[in-house]
Amino acid sequence: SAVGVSRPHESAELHVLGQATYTDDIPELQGTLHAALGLSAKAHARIATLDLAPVRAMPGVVAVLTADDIPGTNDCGPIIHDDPILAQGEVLYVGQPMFIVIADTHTNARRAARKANVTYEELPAILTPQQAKAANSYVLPPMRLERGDAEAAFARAPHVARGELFVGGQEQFYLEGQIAYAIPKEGRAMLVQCSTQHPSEMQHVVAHALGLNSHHVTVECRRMGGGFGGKESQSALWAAAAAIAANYLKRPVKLRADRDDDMMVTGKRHCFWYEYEVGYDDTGRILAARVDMTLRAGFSADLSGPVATRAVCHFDNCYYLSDVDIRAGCGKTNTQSNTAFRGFGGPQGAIAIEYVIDEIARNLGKDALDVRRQNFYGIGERDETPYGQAVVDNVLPELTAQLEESSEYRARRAAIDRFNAASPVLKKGLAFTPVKFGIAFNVTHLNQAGALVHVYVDGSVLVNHGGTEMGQGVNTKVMQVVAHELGLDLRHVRIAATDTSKVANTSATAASTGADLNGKAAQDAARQIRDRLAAFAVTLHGGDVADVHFFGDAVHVNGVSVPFAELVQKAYLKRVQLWSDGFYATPGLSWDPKTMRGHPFQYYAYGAAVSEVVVDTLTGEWKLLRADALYDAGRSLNPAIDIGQVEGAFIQGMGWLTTEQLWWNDAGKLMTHAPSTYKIPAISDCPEDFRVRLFEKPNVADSIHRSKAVGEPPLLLPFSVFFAIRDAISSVGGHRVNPPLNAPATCEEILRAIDAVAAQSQSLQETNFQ
Ligand code: MTE
Ligand code: LUZ
Ligand code: MOS
Repeated sequence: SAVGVSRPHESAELHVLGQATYTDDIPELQGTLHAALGLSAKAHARIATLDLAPVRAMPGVVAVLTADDIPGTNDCGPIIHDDPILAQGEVLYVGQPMFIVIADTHTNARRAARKANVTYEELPAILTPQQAKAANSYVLPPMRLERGDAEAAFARAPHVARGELFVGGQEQFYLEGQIAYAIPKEGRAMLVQCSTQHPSEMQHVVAHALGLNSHHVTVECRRMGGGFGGKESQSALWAAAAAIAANYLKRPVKLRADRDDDMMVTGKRHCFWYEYEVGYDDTGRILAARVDMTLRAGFSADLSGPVATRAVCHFDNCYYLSDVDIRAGCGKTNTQSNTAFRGFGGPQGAIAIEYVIDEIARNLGKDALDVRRQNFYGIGERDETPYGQAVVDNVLPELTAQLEESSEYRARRAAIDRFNAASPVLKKGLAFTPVKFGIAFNVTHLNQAGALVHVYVDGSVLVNHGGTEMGQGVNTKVMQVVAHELGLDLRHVRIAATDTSKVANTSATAASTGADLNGKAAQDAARQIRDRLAAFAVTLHGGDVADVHFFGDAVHVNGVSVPFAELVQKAYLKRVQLWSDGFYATPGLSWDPKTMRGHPFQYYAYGAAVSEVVVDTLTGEWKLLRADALYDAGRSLNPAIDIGQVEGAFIQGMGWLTTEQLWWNDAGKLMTHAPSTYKIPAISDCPEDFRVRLFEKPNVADSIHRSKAVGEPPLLLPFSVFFAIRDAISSVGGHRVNPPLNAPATCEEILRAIDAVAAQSQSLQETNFQ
């Protein structure tokens, strides 16, 4: 069978040989010009004068365009249309594009872009979520999900933990930066080749910007060098700007962002500021919870609404919360417009409850794993999420038991206590954290996909589907699905570049649903072809259609085996249709944004991880010594790819919570806009002992071959790294004090927390002596 087995990524060989084509590798057409963007230097200001003459005077410059030169709508925002392509009159963040320079070379365009004479009338800027909340400044009305009676439940609760937490944002840091290559076609039509997770949205935005219909615009993407959510909506600015320039000059125009511009211009993962209050009993069971999350949305809405919604719907993580009051506000700030990033608000929602559970365990002197288990879904009738979806597929009791044993959690806990007792400077820490993640777009209508499968007369198969390849392996998985339906070896199936002229009205490849949706759509198409071929085979050889089988590159009918290619050839001569479209819409979904209730997810994916760290309490430096992760991939379509996804997500999530720090100065300028100052994990940060396994159990939902999505949920597994660091810090105070640790837990933040713990335990001791 082609499914359920480890197969190399379909482009692995091309990747390794350096032959995989990314947008910048496409041979340039004669006459191609290069664009760059002129960026705002102020966080919030009226543009008093914009003198572009010095830009036009620079070598190689062909044209300079402003908002006035946009023939259609000056907007590239998804959902809410509050995202100008080019600022007009007012700038809302440092880095906002104001004009496009087109020159003969990339370097000339970039040099010229810096030469504008701009005078600004500065306006007050809001930079942080705290400031946004204080100023009641939001991009969308704040949302609230209530269940039960939190007020009454707090009154009954014997203990209450309350506090604040800040969790920073994260740059997507795709290795291939944002890029678009726009090529004018006859009759004002436009072809845009770009690096995007969402070709249909790019088509839509480009059509609007140029004042064209969608049928005039074709968008193609062979692959991305990573997207991680950063190319779900925010590839639009680059596609639109390149297309505007190409349309204006009637020449091909390429716009490639260098790393600094990419980081200055585009949005990132939202940082969150939480104010929380949780009531619990002596056993550690949560009785009441209140949280107010304020996101740094940035200057526009972008996808902040659905991100905040996912945060609200993941505050429960794996735990039944009977009486809750969950609020989220998308703070409007004069910074980049934050957007999708792997997990899409889910990690930010879930880490808050994990932070509190960690404190509850410490307050009660219990092991945090025991407190977590106390609160799992599925104990008695406790199986309904605060938003009303029943948790019917909870595998956590079994999964966590398996990991507890394989990781030797209890024995290592005891060993670490012994180590710490004898080690005054180096302190070890350990944490076990579980994950539950809802699979489906929480915007219901996005859960649809299409595919087009062609069987050519020689028996080879070409598949178009609406998903985009960003390294995650969706093309490999869809290939496997189609090969399986037609009984073919993988070498007979090829996946074409994603192209809006082949499959229309697609959703972003996002929400981890790429293989779920496009796999089902491609299966639907392949099954129609298979059914036609089976019926045709019966006309040749007799027997029953239901008994025709496709395997081993052959069709088996009524005791005869016909090579697939031979049957196809015969079918063609008898005028049997050898290609088909396919469609899939995830069944059973609903969501009411007003009441924040419904059934937003098709199923849940689960996982758990155990991390062990050692922290140098004099410097704040630390190392991940060992990580064990167990991920619920259902019946995995391709275990090798899924394990790669878990490993990658784990390290990426670890970077978010530890070393990756976004820092804006007081004037609102992002100062960490290159790898010199923004530290993503390196290979040396990966644990030497890294044990990633899949928990192989078929999905109870009717997903593609009963597999489960894998793209985003494992990003929550390195919560265990963060809480292991917190555990090591708390050992400084004999585990009596909760370290006030914000994320990212940089060395400085760790030292700050150690100082706070040392000071507090000192005063505890003094109180005890009195
Ligand atoms: N893996 C790689 N190598 N590169 C990426 O950009 N993006 C992640 C995840 N894994 C990403 C990745 C994100 S944010 C999502 S939503 C999913 O892949 C999207 O692909 P899928 O739905 O096909 O899993
Ligand atoms: N919802 C979601 C979305 O859960 N994940 C996404 O990536 C997304 N993108 C756009 C709109 N809703
Ligand atoms: Mo992923 S954040 O849904 O692109």
